[in-house]
Amino acid sequence: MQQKTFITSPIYYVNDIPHIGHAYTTILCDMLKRFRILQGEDVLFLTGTDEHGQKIEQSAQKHNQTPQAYADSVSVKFKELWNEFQLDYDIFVRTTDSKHCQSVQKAFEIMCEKGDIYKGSYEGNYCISCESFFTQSQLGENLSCPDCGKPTQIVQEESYFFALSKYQDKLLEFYKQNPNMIAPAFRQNEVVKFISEGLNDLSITRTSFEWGIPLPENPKRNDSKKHIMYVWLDALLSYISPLGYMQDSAKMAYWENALHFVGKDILRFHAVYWIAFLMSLDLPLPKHIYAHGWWTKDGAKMSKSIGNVINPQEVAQAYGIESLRYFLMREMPFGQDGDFSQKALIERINAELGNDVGNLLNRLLGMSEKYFSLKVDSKDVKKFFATELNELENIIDRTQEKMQTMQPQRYIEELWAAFSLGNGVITKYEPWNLIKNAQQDKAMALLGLIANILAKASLLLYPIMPQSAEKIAYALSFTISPDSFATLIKQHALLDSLILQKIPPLFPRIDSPLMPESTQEHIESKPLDSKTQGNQTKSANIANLIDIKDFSKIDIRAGKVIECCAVEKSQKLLKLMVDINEPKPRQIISGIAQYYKPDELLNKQVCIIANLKPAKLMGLLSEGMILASKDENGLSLLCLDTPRENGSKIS
Ligand code: ME8
Repeated sequence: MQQKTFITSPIYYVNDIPHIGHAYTTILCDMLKRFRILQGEDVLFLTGTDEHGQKIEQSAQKHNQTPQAYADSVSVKFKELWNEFQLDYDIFVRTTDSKHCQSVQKAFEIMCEKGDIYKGSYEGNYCISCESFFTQSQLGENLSCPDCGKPTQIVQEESYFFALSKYQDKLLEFYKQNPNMIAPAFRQNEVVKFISEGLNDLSITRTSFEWGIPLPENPKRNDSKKHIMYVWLDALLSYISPLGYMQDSAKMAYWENALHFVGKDILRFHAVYWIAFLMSLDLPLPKHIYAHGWWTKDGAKMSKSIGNVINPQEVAQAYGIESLRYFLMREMPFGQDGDFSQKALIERINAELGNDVGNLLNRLLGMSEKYFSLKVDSKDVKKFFATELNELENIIDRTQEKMQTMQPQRYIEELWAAFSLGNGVITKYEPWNLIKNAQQDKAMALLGLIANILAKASLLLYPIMPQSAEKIAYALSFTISPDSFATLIKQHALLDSLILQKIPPLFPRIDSPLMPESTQEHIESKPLDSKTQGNQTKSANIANLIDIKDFSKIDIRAGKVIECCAVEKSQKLLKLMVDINEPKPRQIISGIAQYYKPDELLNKQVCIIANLKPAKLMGLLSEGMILASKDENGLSLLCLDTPRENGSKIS
């Protein structure tokens, strides 16, 4: 029977639009789902929005909307973003769904029948931002919230309580029996310490505002109408209500193997309150809680008031969702905080994606085309390269272990050892020399080894970068699936003989930031940007002599601008389509918007470097460079004295 697995992200408050932290948690879930599916499991992935509570009620008031209308408008933004990012969630729960509300009311009654809920009155400090109660000893300076630092409010009201203290010993026993329940391990120690210090019963209803799930009507209670559910009881139950809890129970079987991803800020709610609620409801307990750290910007916590919040949509539009996924999983050691910077992102794209992976595939395609008309055969790989194959299998085993212990960053590090192995064997065995020395069999086996390295590595890359992995698999004529995972990864099989498919470069080099850094826009194509270059030219300081062979490497062509427009959100860039007599016009992004209006360039014949490596600027591919001269008087495009045919070579 196929193992059923349930993976959840937190459900996000609708008082804020999605930011990079939300994207990180949700991508982690998507990554684990894809990994588990490859392993043959049947996985459900839940995400959603947390829509009740005082915080949302206040935000709606500020926006002059009803809480429901306000929640509708923000919830859809989360859903749209996850769709745009192609995150493979199965359930998008909203705490205002009627099915969810009914499950919460039923759970409340079950806890009552169990004797775990009693009526009392509450007086204490409440943080609206964290929707959390604190005792005097927990409060920070000036009665501030110990979690977020904001001022707390004194709340005095009648309330129903959950008898959390009753579960103290059971919780401690549970963590003793399950020492690897929470990852990273130090977080489990913190939770155990918190429980050991003594648990207070938890106020789980509120009377001072209205935006929440009402208590179920019950003749034994005459004040149900006055109370609404505490938002965390409501929110945590959203993990089971969409599975049909106390309704159709259709999907409750998935609950037997539940895995939660949470930020460190909300670990206590999951590791203490939620586990106790589940114990009270006699439901199975989750198998793991994975608690990750926070993303910071330049070392500071992201906040709207500082204006340093990273918008994941902007990053994905500039650099691509695949590179963003890679960066988020690679840069931050799971459980610790990580800093987001464009510089680090670009470095990783160029070095780790472009050089290590993209180039390896290009080299394989190039050599295989040159020597064997793109045919690859694995039959002699074992004969010539048993040691390397063995090393590859060890890397693969080590990589998988890192996912079992939820260390995505270490997983990627291990996986990259496979790409290094691929690049290393080219340097070591020099296929061109094998061919020269008539060792065709060994050369074919070497290319077979590289193809197998790339195939196996692409299967393991799939959870991190699904689309790129599928492109590599396409080039190697196989598809990523639980079946190919079983044969190539689990059974250590090798690829059948195949014909490679040529594909465009996977990760074009990025030469300058593609997003404005805070208020300043840094985007510019280097040759036109450089003031120093202009000055050097003026003083005719021509020191770097080259010979004609160097010059002949540059392919300059005449071409006509057939379309031209501004680049959105950029003051400096224009997008041009230039006809150089190829099947398709070249798209060129050029930093000349301050000097030319798009109309002035239309139908102009210009000179372009046609063999410059493609690069991305503001998320747009630039396939060449327009030549121009710039000094303090402005910029002038290089044009021909009399028109030439488009595509004519300039020498
Ligand atoms: O807490 N870095 O919702 P929330 C990394 N509704 N992750 C971050 C982050 C950052 N800078 N900021 C936020 C809630 N997150 C409750 C959850 S679950 C039953 C109810 C992520 O909108 C992180 O996962 O405040 C954190 O736990 C979550 O967003 C909090 O989202």
